[in-house]
Amino acid sequence: SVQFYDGDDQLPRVITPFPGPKITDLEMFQGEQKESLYWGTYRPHVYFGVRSRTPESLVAGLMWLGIKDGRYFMRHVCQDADELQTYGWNKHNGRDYGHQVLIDHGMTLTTSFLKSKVNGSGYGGDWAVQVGVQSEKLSEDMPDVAHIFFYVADEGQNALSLGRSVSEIYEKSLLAFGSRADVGGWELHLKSMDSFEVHHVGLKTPHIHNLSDLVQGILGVQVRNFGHLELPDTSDDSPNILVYQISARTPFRADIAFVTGTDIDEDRVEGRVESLTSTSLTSQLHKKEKEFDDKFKKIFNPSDKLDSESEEVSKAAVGNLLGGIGYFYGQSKILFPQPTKHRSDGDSILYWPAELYTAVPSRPFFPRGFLWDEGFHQLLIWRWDTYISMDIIGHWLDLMNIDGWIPREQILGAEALSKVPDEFVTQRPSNGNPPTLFLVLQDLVCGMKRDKFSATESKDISAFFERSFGRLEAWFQWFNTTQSGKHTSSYYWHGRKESQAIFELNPKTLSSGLDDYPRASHPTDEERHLDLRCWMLLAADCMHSISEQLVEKKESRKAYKETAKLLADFDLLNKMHFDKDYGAYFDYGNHTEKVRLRRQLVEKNGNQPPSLELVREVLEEPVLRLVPHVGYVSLFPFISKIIPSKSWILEKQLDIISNTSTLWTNYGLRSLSKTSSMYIKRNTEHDPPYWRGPIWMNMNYLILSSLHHYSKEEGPYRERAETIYNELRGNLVRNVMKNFKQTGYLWEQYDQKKGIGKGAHPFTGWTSLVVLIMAESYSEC
Ligand code: 6A9
Repeated sequence: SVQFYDGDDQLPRVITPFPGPKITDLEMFQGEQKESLYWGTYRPHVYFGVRSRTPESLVAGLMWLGIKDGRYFMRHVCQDADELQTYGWNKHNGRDYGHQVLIDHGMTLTTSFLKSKVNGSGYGGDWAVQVGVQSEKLSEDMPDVAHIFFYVADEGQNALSLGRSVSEIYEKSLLAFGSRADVGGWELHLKSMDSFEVHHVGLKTPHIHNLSDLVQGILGVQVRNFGHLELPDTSDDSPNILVYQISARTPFRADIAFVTGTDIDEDRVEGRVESLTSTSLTSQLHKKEKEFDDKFKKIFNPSDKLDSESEEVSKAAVGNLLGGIGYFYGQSKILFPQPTKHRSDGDSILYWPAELYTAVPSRPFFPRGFLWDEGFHQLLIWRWDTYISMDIIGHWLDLMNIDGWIPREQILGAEALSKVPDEFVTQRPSNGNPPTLFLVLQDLVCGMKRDKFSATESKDISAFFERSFGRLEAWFQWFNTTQSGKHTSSYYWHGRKESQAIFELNPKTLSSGLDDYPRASHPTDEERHLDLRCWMLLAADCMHSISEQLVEKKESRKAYKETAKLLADFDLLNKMHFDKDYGAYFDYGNHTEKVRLRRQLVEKNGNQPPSLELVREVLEEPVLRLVPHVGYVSLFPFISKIIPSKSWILEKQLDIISNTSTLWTNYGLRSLSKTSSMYIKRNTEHDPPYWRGPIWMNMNYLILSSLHHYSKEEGPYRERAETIYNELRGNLVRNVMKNFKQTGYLWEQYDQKKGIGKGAHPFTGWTSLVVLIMAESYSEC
């Protein structure tokens, strides 16, 4: 039962949790699993940050002074404007080890993270980070001394204690200590073989998310008043944030160790600090690195065919995906226009306080959870660590409300909110997002059938399905009812009409995940969206497979089987979505091709003067018809493998894929055909083309997966599928590699003309699927 509101009246449905046991409460996620995942680099939005998987954690992090054009800049939160040449976890196992390299103009920093649970440590064990700093003298006036800042902060605003005196820091290496209910007494130590200076400041403030500004301000005052770049060695009363400035001549190395349970077993503390610093830390890091390399080879390079460069990029992709996993806690804002007694904020209402353990698409740009991105992330993660994957999926499904809805974008907590402009925060309960988690669940079922898992794993996966089944059914039903179309077995993404249609060339479909991918020009309830239909097939098929694994789900098993059969019916599909003349599959809806944006005077509300703006002109009455845009959406039946391998329609799909005037480029498949009327068109003045040309890895992965499938199926087009498969795979891999080499990053999308990386970077969300493409690892079914 949830009680966050006064009074005893009922919660509005939209913020009522799904009534059923939580998946994350399952036995397999408790005990050792929970404890082993307690501390981690779960703050992906900062260059280096540690926290625990609990709402009000003790958090730690790193800042440093970067130098550009002779000026200092504080580095802390990952941001594009810092112009780092590269950064990201090159290796990370998602549990107790990671290695990151950051190049900031003339400075190279490394952060190596290690956890250890030994006799005497408190809950969750101890951890350490080794920070290395090197600098290259880019100019004469570049100082030899570098400044890094390490902080600890208590989100619960409990007071922290400083090492009792400066000499204590130097003699006993003790920076700070405190005590918490979760881990008991704790101590933070700093050791270095190099000579260094330490200064500190203690702050009391609830605002942890703008810490870099605070520290930068303090340093500015110090420089103005005393002419030196040193923290003042002062502290507010009962500070909840302690910041330590470590200054040293480069190159230097600092080992920072965090040990817990210190109140219980004081005698062993020194030994534990010893083992988590200096040569002992270095050798443990080496050992963990070797384990990572071996595991990587086993899972993503089993036949040893990667050259050393591809292997390095592959590891950086997997490393930063795993190292970018975050833990968030807070309340989503949900659109709720009705007046309510419950806590609301204008047109919105708050979801229940919830935690989310999830990977993120991009640490600097989108350091938070996105529902359909997560399914793609988990395609990699389950292969690496099935339990981390189930834990993450469990957290997502636990966010479901009583209607079976899961908010698409998760902006939880002040730190996450600080990254998102207001107009993007509110989530709409009418909007879905592709149920890609079924891609992973399908892999898990098929993996079980093929004995891919150990007996314990299989038992746990079964328990996971057992516990999830009710939620998955509700999720399926949410789509099947709220997103259904006028005709049986037709579906469309609801919520398009709410957009400001008159200013858009084509009203966006954000819920599909494909944002501005063109659909019917005039949204109506007559629409049929092909991609959603195929997602429903995946969902029904997967529900059927899962129910086969569960003994007593006989009744629903039959129903899902029938739904899947209907959605996979080739004739029915063709009747509803196939255009014989094009040989292509399309959406259906109220549509005209004759639209354009023209500059017009637009009257404004209030006393603002009218302004010139681009407004949509419709030059022809729309009619109900197939919507003739060839692109990713057209390939969904191919992706779903519905097309029989002997059908001429398969040949047509291969034509569309391999034709350079439609989708083929030397860098991967374009999102939209060159022949489409919307190809690389802006949607509004401020909205450049996004899914109207550029190459996206998630879709290319799914298409490649099908090509791989058809290259193994008997039929007249088998060899052609194989050729195209090999070429497409080569193009994708080559281009990602080339961009990585040139820019140091994986990118959100790649330009269709020159293959250049575009948008958010580093983007080790679904672009990391290139790892599976290199390994030729596709659906397990
Ligand atoms: C806007 C601006 C700092 C857009 O990868 C996440 C999503 C995908 O799910 C979706 O399919 N990306 C794709 O079309 C990025 C979405 C960013 C929305 C937030 C706020 C903040 O800028």
